[in-house]
Amino acid sequence: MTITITAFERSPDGGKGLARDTRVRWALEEVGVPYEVRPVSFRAMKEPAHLALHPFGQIPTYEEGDLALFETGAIVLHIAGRHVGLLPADAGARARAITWMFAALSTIEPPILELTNAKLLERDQPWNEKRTPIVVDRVRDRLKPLSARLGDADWLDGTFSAGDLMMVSVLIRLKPSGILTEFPNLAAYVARGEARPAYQRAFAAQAAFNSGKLG
Ligand code: GTB
Repeated sequence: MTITITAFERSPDGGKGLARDTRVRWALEEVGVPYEVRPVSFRAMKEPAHLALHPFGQIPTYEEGDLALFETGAIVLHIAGRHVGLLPADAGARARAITWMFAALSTIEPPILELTNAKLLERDQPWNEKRTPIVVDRVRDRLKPLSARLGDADWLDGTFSAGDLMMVSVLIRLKPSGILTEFPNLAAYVARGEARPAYQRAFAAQAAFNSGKLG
């Protein structure tokens, strides 16, 4: 059955892989399932046809036959549950991998998004200069225990899983800030994720898409 995801018609990052379709592409590449991508303009995102797929008018969405999903956590979990390669067979290890997915999305990602907002959307606010260091510290407060838990390991819980895919995807947003360099093991962890052939394929596909080379 054909899988179709949606992505920005032209991502504001110009193809740096920061938009969230990249993590869905990565998951599909890891499990070796082909997919198609439907571009959506900012205007179309808020129109009824897309709102029927995504109540908040965002990308990415995921369609597979009659099934339509939104939220990258749900989409990646769905992909990981249907195909071999992203979740361990052992029930305990599987539950721990899913726990790391939730940790990435609900504990690590929120302060990172706050930082992105502080740097991009709230840059001209009179209070921004005072607030940004507070937000940076909130990010550090989350990275410290994550770095301690990862230690010298390659991945968060044994072999690479959907938990690592989501955590690396979330941490990638920090690269321009320089904060990752304060945590060399996390910087190396992100680099390991980005070096995976499946990530490379996903990145190249979104870059080509954003440069208009692929439909
Ligand atoms: N919780 C949702 C999920 O995980 O699926 C969040 C989805 C989301 O934020 N989608 C964004 C979107 O559609 C695109 S990824 N925004 C349009 C809107 O809300 O109207 C966020 C994003 C956008 C742009 C960059 N960039 O250019 O660097 C990076 C990330």
